[in-house]
Amino acid sequence: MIRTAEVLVSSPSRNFVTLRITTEDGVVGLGDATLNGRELAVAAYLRDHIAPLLIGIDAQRIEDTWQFLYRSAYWRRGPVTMTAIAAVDVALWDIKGKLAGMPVYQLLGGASRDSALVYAHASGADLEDLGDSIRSRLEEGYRAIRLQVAVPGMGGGYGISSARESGGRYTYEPAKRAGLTIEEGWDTRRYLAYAPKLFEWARSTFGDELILLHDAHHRLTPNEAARLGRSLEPYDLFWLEDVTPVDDPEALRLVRKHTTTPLAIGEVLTSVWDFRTLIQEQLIDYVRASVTHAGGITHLKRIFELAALHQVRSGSHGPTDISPVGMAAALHLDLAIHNFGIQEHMAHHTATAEVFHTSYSFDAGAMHPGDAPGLGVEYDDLAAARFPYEPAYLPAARLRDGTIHDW
Ligand code: GCO
Ligand code: MG
Repeated sequence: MIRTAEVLVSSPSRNFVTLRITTEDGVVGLGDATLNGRELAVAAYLRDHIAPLLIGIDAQRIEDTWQFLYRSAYWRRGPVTMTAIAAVDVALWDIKGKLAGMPVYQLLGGASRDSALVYAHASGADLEDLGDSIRSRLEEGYRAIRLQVAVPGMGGGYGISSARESGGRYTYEPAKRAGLTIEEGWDTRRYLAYAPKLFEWARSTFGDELILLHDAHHRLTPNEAARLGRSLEPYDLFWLEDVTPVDDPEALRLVRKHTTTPLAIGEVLTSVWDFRTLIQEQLIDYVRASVTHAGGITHLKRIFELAALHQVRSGSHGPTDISPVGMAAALHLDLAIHNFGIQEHMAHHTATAEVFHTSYSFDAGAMHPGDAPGLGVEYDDLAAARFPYEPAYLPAARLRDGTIHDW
């Protein structure tokens, strides 16, 4: 039986919301409830509306609890609700694993592979800077890398972190610690002209073996997206991500007609119903959702199983705003499912590791969740107390004439 459900908000280099469920017998489960830039909305949803419902229920009833929280809310889906439900679901899987004395991936059917291939980020203010960033990722052992670079004449672009600007670290963190949204510029024409040059340079400098990915971050119309996909075909991308805004899944029909560049979509989608058209019409190659935002292990597994029927593979979202708890949950699922594709890995800051003690490991470009019972993550309250919440927002993009655009 569940005795307590506590909502923990901390900010060890960035904000995280964590749900901690404790049973009458003192078994503790953790769930990630971090929704970048809207953290406190999920914290309130959990604290004010979900925690009171959990007290006294059987912690072993994972599926029933998921269905109860989803159906009894009446108001369905959406990132706040699905992140809150996910946190409960993941905490209950953690508890079940600890009760069974097994890592969560064993409860999900056991390992389907030795480890999960991950991709890192490399970015730069120009190609020289990007080259240094790629080399440092290769030295760390990554075999798959997402490339983003500032577009000349545009004053930046999506996903750029320059070592020169950030004091030697290439870590891209989109949420800016500020009370207000920061605005960036965007110019689609310049971007479309530059993207093929970036990948031509990358292939001629780093060869054919390296697995390359790219994120267009929702900024293109279907026709622009089709043109980008086609122009990148010679460079053999593992995937091209979020080419169009996700509000309109049918837009991908046009993109698909014109390019064979593999498409990955869905880090802002939260349910199997959001993915249904994309998967059943085979409009995408990779499902980009996360355990944290798409209803937990129970629901993301459901999405991946639908995807498997249509030869679509997984590509779980794993930026720094997925906490180490969410990352661990993703890795357990990655190891267990059959249609695994790749896992994103943005290494967390050292301050984050002071609060979240993890059991997962990285070796030669792949990760393993570890064999500790449950998820294998512990939360350090004393360390967390040193890092109180600080408001942080994702940026917005504006076109040259001042029009607000998709970010
Ligand atoms: C990715 C992303 C992220 C998001 C961020 C928003 O592919 O990893 O697009 O960097 O922008 O997670 O919260
Ligand atoms: Mg993305």
